Amino acid sequence: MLALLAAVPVPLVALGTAAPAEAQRRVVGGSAVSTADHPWIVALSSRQQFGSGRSGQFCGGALVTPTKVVTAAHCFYDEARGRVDRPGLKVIVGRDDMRGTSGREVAVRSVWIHPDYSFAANMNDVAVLTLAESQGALPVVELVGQGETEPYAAGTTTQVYGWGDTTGRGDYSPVLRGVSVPVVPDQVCAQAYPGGQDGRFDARGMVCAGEERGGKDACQGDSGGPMIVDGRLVGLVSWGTGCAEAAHPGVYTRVSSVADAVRSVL
Ligand code: 4AZ
Repeated sequence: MLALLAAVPVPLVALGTAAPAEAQRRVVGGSAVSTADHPWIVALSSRQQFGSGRSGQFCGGALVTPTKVVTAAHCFYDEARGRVDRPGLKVIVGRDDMRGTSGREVAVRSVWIHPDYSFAANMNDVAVLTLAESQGALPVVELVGQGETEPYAAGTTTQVYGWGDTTGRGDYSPVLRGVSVPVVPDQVCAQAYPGGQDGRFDARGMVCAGEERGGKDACQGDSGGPMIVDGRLVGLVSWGTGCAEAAHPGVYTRVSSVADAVRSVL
């Protein structure tokens, strides 16, 4: 899947301005997959902000009820302005290839950001979108339970999906891709991200995944997209240093830490 740049720990959405730093690790070794097999995977779109070439896609998300999409809070923030509007925000369902028009673009009625979301600390990086029209015909994905730990055991195989950068050079994928990455032990991730330049990992609200030697990862544009274990939503693409680099696993929102808060708005 995707992958992008910057040796900075900032969580970014698909910025459009790719500034490939030194981190060019090639993608992130995933492969094309279809929304036909994962109909609850959605794209967030703002054609006005990001252009129509790729349907305005800038983040991913997951349908958890016929009217609610779970994604990352940081999809609605930027470095310069903090909380930002995404003009003409839509949720796109049933479209594998963002160059096309299959599926549907659904209007968003409201955006809920976790009340304790911290852009600076990347904590509680979760948002819930309410759709203007119910997607009653589509399957939804089940959320992991509050406080569950088993899906986060080190070495657990997860699947991560998105339309993000595949090379670390701003090459956003036109098609949905998926990759399998193992959960990294919390202590290892804490060493990878001790704070400062590389950001701080906090296991209370985050989980890391990736191969020790890198090569598979989520990246810019994948933000908010689902991390799945045993068919349940356990993580959301959140942040990391570069993409697919050895010793810098991807960091995901630990959905079990925000599941009750999310459920309270479903
Ligand atoms: C981002 O900028 C981003 N490699 C997402 C995921 C990762 C890095 C950056 C993880 O949205």
